[in-house]
Amino acid sequence: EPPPPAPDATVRIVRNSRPIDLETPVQYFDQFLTPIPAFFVRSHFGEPAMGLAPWTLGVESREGTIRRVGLSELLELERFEFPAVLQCAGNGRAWFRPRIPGLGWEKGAVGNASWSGVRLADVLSRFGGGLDGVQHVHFHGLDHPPSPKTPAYLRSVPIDRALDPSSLLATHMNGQPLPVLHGGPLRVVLPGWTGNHWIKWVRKLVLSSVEAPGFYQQTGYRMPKSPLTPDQTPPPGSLQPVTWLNVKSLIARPLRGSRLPRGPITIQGVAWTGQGVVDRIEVAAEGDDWRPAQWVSEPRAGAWRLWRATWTPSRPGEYALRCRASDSSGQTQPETTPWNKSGYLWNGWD
Ligand SMILES: Nc1nc2c(c(=O)[nH]1)N[C@H]1C(S)=C(S)[C@@H](COP(=O)(O)O)O[C@H]1N2
Ligand SMILES: [Mo]
Repeated sequence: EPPPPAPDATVRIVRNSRPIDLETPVQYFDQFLTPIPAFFVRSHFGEPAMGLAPWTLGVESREGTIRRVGLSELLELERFEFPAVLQCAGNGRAWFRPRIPGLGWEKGAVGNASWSGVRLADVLSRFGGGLDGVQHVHFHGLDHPPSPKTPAYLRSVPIDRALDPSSLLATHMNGQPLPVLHGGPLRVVLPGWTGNHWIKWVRKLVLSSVEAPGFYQQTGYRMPKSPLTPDQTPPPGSLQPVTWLNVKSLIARPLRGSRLPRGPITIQGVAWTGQGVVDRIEVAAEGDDWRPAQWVSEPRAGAWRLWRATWTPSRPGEYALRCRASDSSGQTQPETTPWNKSGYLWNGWD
């Protein structure tokens, strides 16, 4: 028998150990696909016990009848595969001032993987029993809260988003069967939308006329339309669900604190956005001297792009490197992101 694989948690930053929340160190962001052993992990209650029974997906129609679909039946549908960025809404929470309680993600609650599976649209039309009056699709995962007082992690998306051709139920990640930590055997993939919608261990889809009830849909993952200061209270009902990612970029190299030989230095990293594609990337090493960097991968909606720049310091010394991206809708990363109560969607210059 081969030896068991070495535990891989050491390559990631442990933000929480029970349930396990792991952050990717930035040096892994020099590759188009983030390797699974380095990919960030987030879950509210930890991974569920699976048992040995074959996985089934329940699809509950508007009339309330449940169709049980086996994985093999699901996989008779046409398969699709494409790369997409998965980012936690709270990535970068640690940078907000005043500080925000919650997981102190810095840079690496994000990754770009190749996802493959079947279209949610195909699953709903084949097994959903009709879409008349359906406004939202609820996703139930197999993970349960640790106590009856804790709300379940139940989320929903509007039907338009569920029917979008990019919305998948994925069984594979980077060409491998989806690991349990990432929601295997079946998870939601919603390119362009924050990670909280990418439900792992999907056991049931409910076709409904209303949003999912409960804390995680009705209270959590919401933001005011325009920023409020920490002392302002949002008017009731004014908070919007967090959905689309915003434009963002990170420097993968050189690492903070690096000592480098004199001469040309390569700066490299990644950039992405929610809607459209990133189309401009700039770096600054000295003051406000922003200079264009070069793309080293193609634009593709939902995925990130690698970039690179060469810079020769004018003198020996200490420098702060910065990068900022812009996207096809004309958005540019701000120097800092306006404060919001839960610390969502940080996209200040890296
Ligand atoms: N069932 C279930 N799905 C879930 C969660 C969860 O707690 N339970 N967490 C969500 C959040 S907040 C994020 S950011 C992503 C993280 O996916 P990953 O662990 O594959 O990186 O999973 C999402 N899907
Ligand atoms: Mo998240």
